[in-house]
Amino acid sequence: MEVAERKTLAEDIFCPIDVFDVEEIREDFPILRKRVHGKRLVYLDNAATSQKPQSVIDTISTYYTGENANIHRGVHYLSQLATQRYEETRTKVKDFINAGSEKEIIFTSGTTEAINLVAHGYGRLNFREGDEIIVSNLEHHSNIVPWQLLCEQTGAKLRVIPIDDNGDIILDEYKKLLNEKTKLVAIVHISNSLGTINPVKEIITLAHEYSAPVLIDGAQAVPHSKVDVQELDCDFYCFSGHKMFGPTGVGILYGKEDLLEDMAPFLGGGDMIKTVTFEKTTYSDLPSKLEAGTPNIAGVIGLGAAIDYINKIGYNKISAYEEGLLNYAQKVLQGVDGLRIIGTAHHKAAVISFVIGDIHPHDIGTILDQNGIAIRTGHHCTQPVMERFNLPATSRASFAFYNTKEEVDQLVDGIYGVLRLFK
Ligand code: 7TS
Repeated sequence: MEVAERKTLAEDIFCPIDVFDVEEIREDFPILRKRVHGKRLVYLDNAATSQKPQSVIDTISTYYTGENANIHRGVHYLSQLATQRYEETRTKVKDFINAGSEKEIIFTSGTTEAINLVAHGYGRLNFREGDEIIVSNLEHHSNIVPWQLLCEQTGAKLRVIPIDDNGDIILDEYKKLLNEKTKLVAIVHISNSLGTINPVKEIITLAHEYSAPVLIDGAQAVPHSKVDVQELDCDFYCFSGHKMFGPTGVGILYGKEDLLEDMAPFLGGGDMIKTVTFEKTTYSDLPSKLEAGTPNIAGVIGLGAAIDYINKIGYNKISAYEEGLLNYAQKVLQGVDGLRIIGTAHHKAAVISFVIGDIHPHDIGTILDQNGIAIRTGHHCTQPVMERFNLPATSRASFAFYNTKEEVDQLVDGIYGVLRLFK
């Protein structure tokens, strides 16, 4: 195969991404100065996890250096300080997603735990044989497997909204799936493997016509765009700290207060009880009822710093910048001979999955890595998406607001390097 020279140059493409000084923003992320295999790191694996600004790293370090104590249980100074910092973050999260009250914010270890918490605490109480749970073909495994486990336990059935060749869910098919047996709709806000932005508001409105609550998996949405849970009117919303520039091991379950109130605790233990005797235990009020044991205190406080950081830049700028970068990246990648973008939804976030002829994505990823370029290859924990497109795997570049046009160019140069090797 003859390898063509790069056809598309950066200058050819109009791309309005000068909404902020990206070099100044990059200064906030120490890891971006790192060199990998002797090359400057080009980090394009943000959908897996994002990098952390210095302010988040410093907040965690300050906590362990001068504030560390267990929360909700000490009269001493440090315990009170740690409790205050932990609970301040709950208020920050509430304001961040515009929840109605702090009681609606449950700290978890991440999106996965948040979804499992709903499956156990809500689903096991409320689902019966013959009930139906609707998910979509776009879901991450963490929004499939917990429901399958629940179906095995309760006799409920999983129904799946199909997607079209662009990676958009087929709304008419969704409407056909909804009926009186629908007891929950659990759907991803933004697909991690294709970047599709789902019309969640419409999905929620339709589900509510059948009184079915809706859980939104927002793991990939919160890092990129403003989420307002009251405006969406979703019943549950789940996301992870580590994908939104915060630490690993912390996440959020938002739930409407009446639904959380009705939920059974998932984990039993310290901090979630009012009284314990061997005959009977009574539970704490929300949110403690659903937060047993010592939580990830440093992680929660670090998440608060990540929220401050996002607020400082502002979602308007983040979304506008990323849209420009996505536009640019899609155009230059489309210019690469033999490269096919998988996922061309009408509304897309800055995630690009692609395949190149029969070159295995793992080979692409390994060769790019030698150039310091980090992408993800594989099924991205969305095997049903791969099956839908009849592919075993894709290569995926996923962007954050600290990525640049120059990094997109380096990715394209790296891909031409792959093509030359395989010619
Ligand atoms: N939902 C979506 C849409 C995701 O993208 C992920 C992680 C999860 C749930 C699970 O999040 P966790 O923080 O609980 O692990 N997605 C990816 C990814 O795309 N590459 O690595 C992890």
